[in-house]
Amino acid sequence: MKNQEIADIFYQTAELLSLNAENPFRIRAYEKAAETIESLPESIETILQENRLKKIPGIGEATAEKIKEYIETGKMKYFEDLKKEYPEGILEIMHVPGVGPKKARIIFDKLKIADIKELKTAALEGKLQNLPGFGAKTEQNILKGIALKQSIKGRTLLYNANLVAEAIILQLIKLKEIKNISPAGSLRRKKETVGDIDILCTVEKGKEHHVIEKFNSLSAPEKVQAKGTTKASIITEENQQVDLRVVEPVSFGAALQYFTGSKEHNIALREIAAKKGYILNEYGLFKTKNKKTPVAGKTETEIYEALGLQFIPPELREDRGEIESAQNKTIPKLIEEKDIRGDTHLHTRYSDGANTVEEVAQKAIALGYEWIIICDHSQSLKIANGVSITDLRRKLDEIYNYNAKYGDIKIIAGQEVDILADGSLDYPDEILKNLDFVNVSIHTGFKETEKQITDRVLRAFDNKYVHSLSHPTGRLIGKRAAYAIDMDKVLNKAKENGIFLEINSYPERLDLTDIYCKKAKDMDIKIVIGTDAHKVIHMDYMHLGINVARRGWLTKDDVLNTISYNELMKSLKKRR
Ligand code: DGT
Ligand code: CA
Ligand code: CA
Ligand code: ZN
Repeated sequence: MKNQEIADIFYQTAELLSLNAENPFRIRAYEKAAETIESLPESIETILQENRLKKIPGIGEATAEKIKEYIETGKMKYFEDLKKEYPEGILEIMHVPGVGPKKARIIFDKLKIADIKELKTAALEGKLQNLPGFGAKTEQNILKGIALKQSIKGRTLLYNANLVAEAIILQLIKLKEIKNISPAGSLRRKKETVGDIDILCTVEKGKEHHVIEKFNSLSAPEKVQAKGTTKASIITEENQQVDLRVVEPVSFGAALQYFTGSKEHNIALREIAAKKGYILNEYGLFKTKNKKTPVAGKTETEIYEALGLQFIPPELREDRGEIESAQNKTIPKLIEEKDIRGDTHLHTRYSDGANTVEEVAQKAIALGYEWIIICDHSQSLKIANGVSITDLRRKLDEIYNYNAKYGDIKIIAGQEVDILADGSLDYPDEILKNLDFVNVSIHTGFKETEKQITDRVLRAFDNKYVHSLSHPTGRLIGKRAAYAIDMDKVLNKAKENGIFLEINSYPERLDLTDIYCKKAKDMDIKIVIGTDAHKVIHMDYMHLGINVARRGWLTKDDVLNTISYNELMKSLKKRR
């Protein structure tokens, strides 16, 4: 299937056109085509063969021609020509927070800078501040942007790492020599970003080389790193390092435990083993006096049990109290995907979403949900097509009519309401009170002081129509740092006023973060998980929010998405 390849080319085409300051409608046309192709449920080759390309909304004459050309020749001349106008690093420069297409173009035209390294040097030498439209502050911002980008350099969003790992595992399980295979490391612990991907598999003794060879063949050419008899590292086309370990079936549990980590958890566990007269390593758990026959090693559970511990789910293995809890048999039963009955944060075409209310409802039914909360942006957020009061009335009518007509799912009328500069809300109370769910969030004034931002949020919490705070830190991993906010004050006020805090499931948001989820739980503050879907395919991000919840020790009872429609509506009426 060439869908993603073509979508990526169109996204890049749009970006290159923005460097050329092309007509925004033209740029948008390529983005739209890319979005459409990315979410097609069938292969674009089939669509072309059956002559249905132009019937797809979002694909026009020009894009259809280019898709055809690419499928037939493997190239798109228009894109290739555009690319030739700039050095390869130009898009990377443009993506530095604080740069963007206009500035990237000036930087290239005036200074012939071709990559981030040169950009950093130029900024440090003070060469950027004299460019037209730049200043000392712009230069500082660009330096900050580069630092932010480099702070996750070498780390990949969990969502992307998962895609790479799944593809590799799918290739490897075809080998009959492999008995068991599992992700390990931070990927298995579901950390929000992953350094390298770790995969562990078991193979009968003597057959390891087949597996290692196959694994190495999945590397980008020339990028096989380390090669041994039982381990190898490759770098994939996506520039992602992947480590594979091959062990014998008898030590699968021990190896899985060891290579899942974290390092801190393992160190603490080994201390416990030592105190009990054992040695724990990747081959098994051994008595200090008999290092030949393991006491445990085939499964992780038997290792934890032999150490007098409950099984500890990988997401908790960070040495943050899980070992004491396992000793006391108080490891919580963590929330699971099957517990989820609805999604609390969905956008539609009323604001900047790609789908209609009805399409969102259909997807929710396919996911087996009982209810959903539609939260579009509020009126002042023009950039996201915020909903005017007139349109909001129309939206409420549509939702009311849907619910009256169909019983297949309950749609709850909500909005994602901006917290304005002074902490007031972006709709008057007379409007808010007609909404079943009011989700507040900050989209402006990111550079304010901690006191300013915190005060805005606290003031918003005093409005009795407010239910929940969305993406509480505003960060975009690797792109934008969190705004300054005193999360402890926010938690206290949330507790006092009965406000819920959101885990936003969007791959680069994933906040509230795990540590604060645990704090919230300990304070008995309820959490909601919202995918913040802007297209129906984003509704599949729910599992990413669940990962964060699990890393934050949350159970079904800590999360509002697990309750029935009736219970939820009761709970939403409590504050009013
Ligand atoms: P990452 O890749 O930076 O996201 O983090 P991890 O946790 O995946 O770390 P990685 O890939 O270096 O190692 C995978 C696991 O192997 C790690 O979580 C625990 C185990 N491990 C690696 N090195 C050591 C070590 O020196 N001591 C111990 N106890 N365990 C280690
Ligand atoms: Ca790793
Ligand atoms: Ca590794
Ligand atoms: Zn949103």
